[in-house]
Amino acid sequence: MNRIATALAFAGALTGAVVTASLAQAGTLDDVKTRGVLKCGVSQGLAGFSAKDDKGQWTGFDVDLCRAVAAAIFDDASKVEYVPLSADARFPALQKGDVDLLSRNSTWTLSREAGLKLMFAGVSYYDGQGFLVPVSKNVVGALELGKSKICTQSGTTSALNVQDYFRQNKMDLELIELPTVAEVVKAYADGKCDVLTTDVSQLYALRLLLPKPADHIVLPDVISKEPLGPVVRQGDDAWLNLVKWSLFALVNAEELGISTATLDQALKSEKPDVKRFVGTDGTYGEQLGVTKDWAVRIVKNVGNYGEIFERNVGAQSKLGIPRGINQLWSAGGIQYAPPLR
Ligand SMILES: N[C@@H](CCC(=O)N[C@@H](CS)C(=O)NCC(=O)O)C(=O)O
Repeated sequence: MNRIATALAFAGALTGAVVTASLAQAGTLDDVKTRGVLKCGVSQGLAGFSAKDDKGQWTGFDVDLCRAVAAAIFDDASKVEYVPLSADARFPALQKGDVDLLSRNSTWTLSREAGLKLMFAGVSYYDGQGFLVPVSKNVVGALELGKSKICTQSGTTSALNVQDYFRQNKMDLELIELPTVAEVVKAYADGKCDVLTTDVSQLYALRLLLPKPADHIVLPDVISKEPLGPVVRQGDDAWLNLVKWSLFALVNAEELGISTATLDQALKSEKPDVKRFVGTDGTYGEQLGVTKDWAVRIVKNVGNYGEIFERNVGAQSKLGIPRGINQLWSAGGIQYAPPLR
């Protein structure tokens, strides 16, 4: 009898522990609303993605993701506290609860979800890993990089992929992993390494930091898939949904032709899918724990996916990245969001 009582008490305690653990993780949206500000983890300074402008304001593609979520909650994209994080620091910071959301060129991988107990909310930017080399080296392809000294940031998929690539192609590699992006760029600029490797989008951004950007080229080879996107902790599905659907709202807005310029027209539209988007039909915002006009708030404050892309990194921006596979699926790319209904 005693044994049964002990077993029951033990089981009760265990259930209690499990309930407490999941409760401790839930409620991020309520926490953010109560705090009045979204804590968003970004990179430490990567032009076009997340960097401070001359006025000390954070701007960029990843920053706009944070702003979109803040807009959905507060109708005010400025309600974000930015937490700059190195590659090594980003996931522990999210796990500990130092940030509510990580929007920092992070690649969606199995181990980051199943191992680190995180969840990717979607793919905001389809990228791949490439190489930056000085024009003076006369290299035209990655297979000529054998015996090179290659710099990259520690704690990244870049460090892992480049080792795979060199091993697979039976090339010798001297890999120099440095903890911050500033150190990586400095080592490359000082000639301590012959090659800089990371996601191609970042190579365009980092090249701008070099004394003579035009003296360096991004090789045409892309050696990996790097689907980049916003990340949250596991165990809070409501929060994951809000982040995920904020990203989908950006993409769906572009597909529906809803932009900062056409938003007023969209609010008067009789088209069923536009009415659902702007909240003149349905209770979609309420289902997400925000207001009916949540998606309008996003577009009004931040623009649609295409506007964000072009403004920060697109062909006419300083980075000059062609839209490529990040074009909408309906325009020949692979950006595709499930329907808002
Ligand atoms: N997408 C890759 C690489 C991400 C990454 O951190 N890349 C470096 C490139 S040097 C970076 O963006 N650093 C910016 C920073 O640390 O602020 C990953 O998720 O591991």
